[in-house]
Amino acid sequence: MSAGQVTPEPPFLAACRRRPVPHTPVWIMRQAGRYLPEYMAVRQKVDFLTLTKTPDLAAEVTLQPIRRFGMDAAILFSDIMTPLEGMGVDLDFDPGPVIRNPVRSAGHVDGLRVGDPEESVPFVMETIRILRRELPASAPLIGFAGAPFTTYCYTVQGSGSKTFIEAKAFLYAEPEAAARLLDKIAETTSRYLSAQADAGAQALMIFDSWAGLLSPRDYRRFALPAVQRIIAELRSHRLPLIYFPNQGSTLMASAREAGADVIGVDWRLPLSEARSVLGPDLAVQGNLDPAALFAPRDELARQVDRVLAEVGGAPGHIFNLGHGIERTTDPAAVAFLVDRVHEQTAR
Ligand code: 1CP
Repeated sequence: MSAGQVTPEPPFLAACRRRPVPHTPVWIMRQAGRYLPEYMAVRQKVDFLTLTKTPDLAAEVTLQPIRRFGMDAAILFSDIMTPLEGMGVDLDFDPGPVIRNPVRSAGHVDGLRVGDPEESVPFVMETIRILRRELPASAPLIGFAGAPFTTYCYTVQGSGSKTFIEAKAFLYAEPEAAARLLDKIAETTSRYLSAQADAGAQALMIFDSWAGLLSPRDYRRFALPAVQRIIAELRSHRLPLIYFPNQGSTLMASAREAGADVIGVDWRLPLSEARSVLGPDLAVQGNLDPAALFAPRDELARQVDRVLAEVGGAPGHIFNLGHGIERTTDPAAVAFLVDRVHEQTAR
């Protein structure tokens, strides 16, 4: 490329690296999904598991919110449980993950394999290659995985839960077997994210949706080391790495040590407070309450502006919700949100 024709870095990637941006980039956790009629039209034809395993369809639903709203990043359509099948875990969805034979013993842990992504989930890498051809340069592609502790929760509990009591009981009753399971999941996840990077993902995000079930002490014992290990192994790819410890208000000082470039913050903690704990060397992503999308437009605008004011124009902010979008959200509210962030931050 000759001088003067250098393509500007997309705002999302610039913000991950705490560089100046023409506007604050925005995307939404779970931006592809059941609140979109065009997603439901695809889901009428195929079940969720088939959708994740059919690259053309997975790429199509990834593109849907980009086309409709013009977000600043796309996220691969898949699920945090997808790589677990390669470990020998028997996975189904109804609508959340269901494991018929949850892992509850040391013997079961030792019988699991470390998954090889090229062998067990090649459709994910094929989806990424299709998306890199079809996405506009303004919407970089985020690859993702669950954090080992969160994936462990579903693997031991066998389904979603408010408390994941079986999963927590196994930590305390069989700490060594639990540690071996977390290790195998971490190794599988590291290889899985590395394969996504090789296939063309431009940033990687690790979802620790259930980190907030742990006390800071247990978080440091059971959850953080596995995340640190994955992040250290992914560094050679030179991509921005995002870590989201959901319900992590009491865990921020520890999450800072994960080694990520960006920390996702849920809506319970003001971004100004998160930044004062995380320090100036980390970017933040978040953190509008997903319920704000149900408010009248003037209240939604006030809440968007409040999130922006907490950052105060400092570099290194990616606007997002504080957790996934609710299924009954009106898509028109999402359009309003994306436009509002762009208008309020245009520089
Ligand atoms: O029936 C359907 O259409 C399935 C609903 C659905 C969808 C759209 C599930 C089942 N997974 C997904 C896609 C998905 N899951 C994406 C890609 C879409 C996007 O973001 O645009 C991502 C990033 C995920 C990640 C995911 N899955 C997380 C982490 C994020 C979070 O929200 O905390 C978790 C915890 C899951 C588990 C899961 N998968 C599906 C459901 C309904 C759940 C939650 C289960 C529970 O209640 O615990």
